[in-house]
Amino acid sequence: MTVTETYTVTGMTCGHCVHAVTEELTRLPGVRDVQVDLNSGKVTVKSDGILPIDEVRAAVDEAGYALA
Ligand SMILES: [Cu+2]
Repeated sequence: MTVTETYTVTGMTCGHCVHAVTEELTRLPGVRDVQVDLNSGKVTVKSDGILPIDEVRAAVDEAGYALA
């Protein structure tokens, strides 16, 4: 079952930020696709099954940003 979830990430300002967030989220087990909209801060993640929010938060934090 593929789950699509949208998160809001604060602090991203450029393509480098988008890349960093995408890379960290892609590392999470089960993640199939990550799409980041820089202007809105919306991050759409497709994954096999529901991702624990703590893991998503940790990945975004690792990239240097924060979940809204
Ligand atoms: Cu940046």
